[in-house]
Amino acid sequence: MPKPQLARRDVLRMGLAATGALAAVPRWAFPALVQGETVVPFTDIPATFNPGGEGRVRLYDIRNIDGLYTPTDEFFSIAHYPVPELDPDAYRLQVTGLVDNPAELSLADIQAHPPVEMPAGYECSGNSARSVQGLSSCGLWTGTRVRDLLEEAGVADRAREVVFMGADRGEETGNFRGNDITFESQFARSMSLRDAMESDAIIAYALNGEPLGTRQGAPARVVVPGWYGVANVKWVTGMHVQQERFVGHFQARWYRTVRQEEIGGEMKFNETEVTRLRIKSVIARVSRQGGAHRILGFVLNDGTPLESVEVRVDDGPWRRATLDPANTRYSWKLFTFDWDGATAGEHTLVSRATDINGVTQLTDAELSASKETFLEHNAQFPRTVMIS
Ligand SMILES: Nc1nc2c(c(=O)[nH]1)N[C@H]1C(S)=C(S)[C@@H](COP(=O)(O)O)O[C@H]1N2
Ligand SMILES: [Mo]
Repeated sequence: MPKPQLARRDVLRMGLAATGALAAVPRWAFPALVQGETVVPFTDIPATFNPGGEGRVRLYDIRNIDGLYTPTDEFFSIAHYPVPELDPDAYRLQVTGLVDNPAELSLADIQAHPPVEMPAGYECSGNSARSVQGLSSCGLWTGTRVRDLLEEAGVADRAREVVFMGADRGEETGNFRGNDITFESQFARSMSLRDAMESDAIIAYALNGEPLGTRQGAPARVVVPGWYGVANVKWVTGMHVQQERFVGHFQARWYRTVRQEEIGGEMKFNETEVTRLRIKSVIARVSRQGGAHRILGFVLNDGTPLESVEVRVDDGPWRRATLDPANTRYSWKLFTFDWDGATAGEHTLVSRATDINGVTQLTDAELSASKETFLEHNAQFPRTVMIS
């Protein structure tokens, strides 16, 4: 578990970060390539794979993982609308709705609360083989607990839902019972009041020890650890408490999954919101040092402790990988596997993670047979490599 509050030294570091005088956040050195270690080429990277860049979608090249935290300038990102540039001095977070004390919080007001430092990894629910799983990253976030802000606001007894609103806007079209409609939409996502209070959600203002960059949601954003990326509303300027369910565009329509589930002893198609991360493991890199080969990968899930991560080479048995002790509950969980006896030629490698409740990853064929929509594709992800 992340420690609930920053030590004085860290508070000091945050102060330094604000002035730009911060040294690099200490990184876990283990997965970085050591001298003489070379990367073994994957043969499954699509020709269209194009990581980095400044567009509205930026993929991370997971072969570059060199520690628990993704460097800020490589962190994946997604913006549905044009990226807003907010003036940090003029910035306000409006707390409205069913609260005793509506508020307009400046960045300084938010930062006046005890800072929480939280490692959190997440992926976009649209992350898949197509983007070589590059819609995922892990960062060290600093912020103020949403719970603290809600308690201060004094939430009414009948309140049930908290809506987080981003400053970004765009036009949406839809079809409602045969009628085409067009409307101006603001990026917004909600959580039940209970999830907002019981999750470790924060209003984050720093990533990897430095103030948020524009594309990361500056000056403040939501981070809900253990949830899919869409919950993490960037450029957050509104926190609205209400009684009724929120059914906005990105809540009730865009981020939905239709899958077969057993309900009351019967298999039924069920439509759900995208919320908590479904367990996924990904092989990110294979490296060679001398004659030895090592596989590195990560697991993302909702924070439930893991039972195992296993790796299979070609048609061999599933064998246990090693989880790194530096992993935390909500970070992505890095694992390594020493691949003995790799022979020249092309090989297929796949991993599977299982949590302590027995929740595991289906094969692609199994998952595709039960899921109609493309989001939340957490199937096993076979990789092919060429050993020379
Ligand atoms: N305001 C706002 N917040 C947003 C989005 C957005 O378009 N606007 N995209 C969401 C989606 S779909 C994802 S996957 C994550 C990506 O977070 P990142 O860009 O920090 O990696 O941001 C979420 N928060
Ligand atoms: Mo997303």
